[in-house]
Amino acid sequence: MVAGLLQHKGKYLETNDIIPSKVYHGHLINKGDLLDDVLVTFFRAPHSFTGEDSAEISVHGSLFVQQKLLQILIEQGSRMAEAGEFTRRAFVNRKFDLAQAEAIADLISSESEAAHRVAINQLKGGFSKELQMMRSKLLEMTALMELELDFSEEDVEFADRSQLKALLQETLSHVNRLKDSFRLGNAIKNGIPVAIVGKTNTGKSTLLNALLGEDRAIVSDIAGTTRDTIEETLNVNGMLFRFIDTAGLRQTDETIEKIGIERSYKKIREATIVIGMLDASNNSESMLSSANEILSKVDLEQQRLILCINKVDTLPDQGDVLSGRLIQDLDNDAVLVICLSAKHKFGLNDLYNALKNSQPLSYPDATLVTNVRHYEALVHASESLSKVEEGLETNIPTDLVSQDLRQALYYLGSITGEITTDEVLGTIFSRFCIGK
Ligand SMILES: Nc1nc2c(ncn2[C@@H]2O[C@H](COP(=O)(O)OP(=O)(O)OP(=O)(O)O)[C@@H](O)[C@H]2O)c(=O)[nH]1
Ligand SMILES: [Mg+2]
Repeated sequence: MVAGLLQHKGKYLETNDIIPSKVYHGHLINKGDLLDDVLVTFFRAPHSFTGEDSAEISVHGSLFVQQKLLQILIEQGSRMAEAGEFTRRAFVNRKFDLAQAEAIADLISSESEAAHRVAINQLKGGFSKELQMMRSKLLEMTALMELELDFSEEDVEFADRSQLKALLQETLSHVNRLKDSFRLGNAIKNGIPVAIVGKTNTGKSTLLNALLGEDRAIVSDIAGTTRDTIEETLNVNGMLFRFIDTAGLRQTDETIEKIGIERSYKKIREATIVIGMLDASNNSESMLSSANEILSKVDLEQQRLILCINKVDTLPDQGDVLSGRLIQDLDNDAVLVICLSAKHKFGLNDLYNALKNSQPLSYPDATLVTNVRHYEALVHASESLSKVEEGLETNIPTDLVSQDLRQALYYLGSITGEITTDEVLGTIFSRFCIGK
């Protein structure tokens, strides 16, 4: 169809003469009229993105030309692609698996170097290879067990139980590692959540504004100014952080403020990094008790805590003394303490460095799970494998154990799309934009 519209070197192209993957320069003619000077590339199956015969036309940037071209093509029997249709076709034609197709969507929406790196790794198939490896190990185990089942009358044990257990443990810990990487993977994709918490009027909203370089949150000297949480992402040296300003913590009977404070606690639990704001103008006992209150809400095994002594401009040259005393009183190596003035924007570099050092990139080269669908499948696979492990320990009949093994295989296979339904595919690809 496209060949019939293109005049190359003064002649219409014949379909049979077309050389694939070559760029043709020519005139796009519609009913005798020249529409535009264009570049056209023809792709022959399977050497195209979708794996099918296809053509790409590059026109000049005019919206009119683009609309007109679409109209001409539709008149000739084409239709507009659905959202994600190109990628879906490529998946169906086995150009890549489902996890890789989803990585394309992630790549398109990546907002930081780290998110881009994770998407590229998934696109290259690192994650898929790991899953395939695990699946083939489990398939081997299932085969062994089912063989045993076939001969169950004769009371033979083919599968070496200790070998099975070792194989299982290896796979289970691999699945669990991938599952646990989701917290970090998700943080990289959507921004590492950093909750800014502390008593009212300590300067949390001022800090958010200083970090963003704009007046995003309302600042005032009235305690309890911020009622709801405010979230904004910011790219700091290639890492995406999601800063969350929260309602100040204090005792209150006011209903709305109470709800806000509940939310603050929730944000602390969900955060990867917690910035605890303290006010330098408070006395050191009150600062220590605020610090301890925040510390009691943070799980230092999973989260990092940076305590910021704010408003040090009100006590010039006292910063080092204040932070030294607090570090000594807290006596906790895992907590970082820095001094700053959010209002006058000094000490922010120390905060950036603390954030950089607190980001939990403990295994940057290993596969990170970033997709909630994959995470769910891994959680289920892990549950099924734990049941298998239990079954082997307690000598549950082989047929029941192998059923759980099949479940685990099913969940792992659903990630790469080896096992999938039209409904699942529909949901995944509808998230793509048109033309991808
Ligand atoms: N001197 C000085 N004042 C500051 C500093 N940071 C914040 N303030 C002032 O402290 C007051 C409270 O600031 P906010 O940013 O609204 O404090 P908050 O912690 O968000 O307060 P709530 O939302 O009520 O919990 C405002 O008057 C700010 O101007 C600072 O570094 N130095
Ligand atoms: Mg505030």
